[in-house]
Amino acid sequence: MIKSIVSGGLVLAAALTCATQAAETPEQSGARMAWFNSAKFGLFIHWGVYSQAGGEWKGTTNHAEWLQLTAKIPIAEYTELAKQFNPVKFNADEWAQIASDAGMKYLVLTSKHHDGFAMFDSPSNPYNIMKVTPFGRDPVKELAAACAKHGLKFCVYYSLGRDWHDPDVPTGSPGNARFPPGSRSNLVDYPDESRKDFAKYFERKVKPQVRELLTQYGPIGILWFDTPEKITKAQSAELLALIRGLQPDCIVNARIGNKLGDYGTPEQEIPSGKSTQAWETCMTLNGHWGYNSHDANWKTTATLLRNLIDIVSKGGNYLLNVGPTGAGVIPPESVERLREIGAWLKINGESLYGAGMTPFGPELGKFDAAKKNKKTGKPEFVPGEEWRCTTKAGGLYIHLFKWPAGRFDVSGVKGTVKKAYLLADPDRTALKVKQTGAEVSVELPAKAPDAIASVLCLECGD
Ligand code: FHN
Repeated sequence: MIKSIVSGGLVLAAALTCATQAAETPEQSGARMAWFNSAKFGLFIHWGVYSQAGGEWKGTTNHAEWLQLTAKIPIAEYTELAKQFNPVKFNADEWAQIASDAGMKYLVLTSKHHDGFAMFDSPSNPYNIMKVTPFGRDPVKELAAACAKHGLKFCVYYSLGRDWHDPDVPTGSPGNARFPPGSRSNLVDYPDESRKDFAKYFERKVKPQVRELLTQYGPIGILWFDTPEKITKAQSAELLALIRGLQPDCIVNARIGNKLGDYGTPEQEIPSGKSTQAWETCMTLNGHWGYNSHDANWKTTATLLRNLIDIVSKGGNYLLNVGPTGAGVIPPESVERLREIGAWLKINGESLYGAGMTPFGPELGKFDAAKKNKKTGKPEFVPGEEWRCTTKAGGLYIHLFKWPAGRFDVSGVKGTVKKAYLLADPDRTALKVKQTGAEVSVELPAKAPDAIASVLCLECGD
């Protein structure tokens, strides 16, 4: 089942990309984005001090990476938890191998989440894994090396506008009922929002740590900012200039704030429409970003794989998340799903990596007036569940989620179908094609080559 949203997220992508290119040529931004637009699939890793709790705290069990806030833990007590952090089972090479075996091309690690704890050696701020914990190793350094060895782009997540360790990080806005002032702040240690000065935090912590991340660990594929909150337009622009100055090839996502950045980041949802502007859906495998030992609500491999195909057919990337344990182990349920996706990509990856979006559209789904969205009252978007299409060099890759009886029919095909075959067929045996103008019909064998998605290739010419 594919869950889509109205394509609001893609409007953001269009606005921000223009802002980014204002200071550079389309060729420059295009060159930077080339690997990202071809990669399609990445691993998100939410891992930190909070992972040790496994979602539990004093009898409650629905916590994860927000543990410090949701359990209202004072900094002094949370620091005691940090002092115990000793992930002796962490093996960067294993994590990179899992990502590579899954067919992923990049990896994004939480270098500092909202708790303000740096998972890297940060000379500018002692609240970090090297200074506070008995672990004494730098996971960012080890993962950067492992990614280089496995041919993955190494990327880092950085919480920009939420930091529950620093006294100068206000959140929320007056008049915003959903997110009033202080709604995502540390009010346990710093109760007075009016005394907080983001500019001080920006100078004292954000800029020095971003500089450290971009000068201590080699090439960084993406600086994946999160929750820009109160950052001003001038600060977003200053931060982007800092990054571009240190590593011009480093991609920056939209969450640097103020319509800057290289691509949009719809979260836990897939836009309903396609877009020529770069975008990436980030999503959990179960219901939590950080590790929660009680959360067994794992998405099926079929859902995850069809999400990936749906996203690529709309021009996007899929950033799929794992939450390793406090000991440094990626849950086996996560590894199993990633491995199954990787097995499919080993056979059918040609239809996704470097592929363009569908030339059609109706197959994506439609707004159903009979199904009103409970929040907005507007017609609900119902995703199509039959097939998706990607393109490459004039050819079409039809991803069949439901295996048609006898033949596959499609209209609106540009050019002439020269050959049709199943991508999973090593002999690429030609299938019988009938074409009248733009109407194409392909005879199919009785049995689908894959239970989740079978790829029918249509080689087209003039
Ligand atoms: O609050 C965070 C959350 O913990 C998680 O990191 C996600 C991932 O994109 N970002 C924020 C929620 O939008």
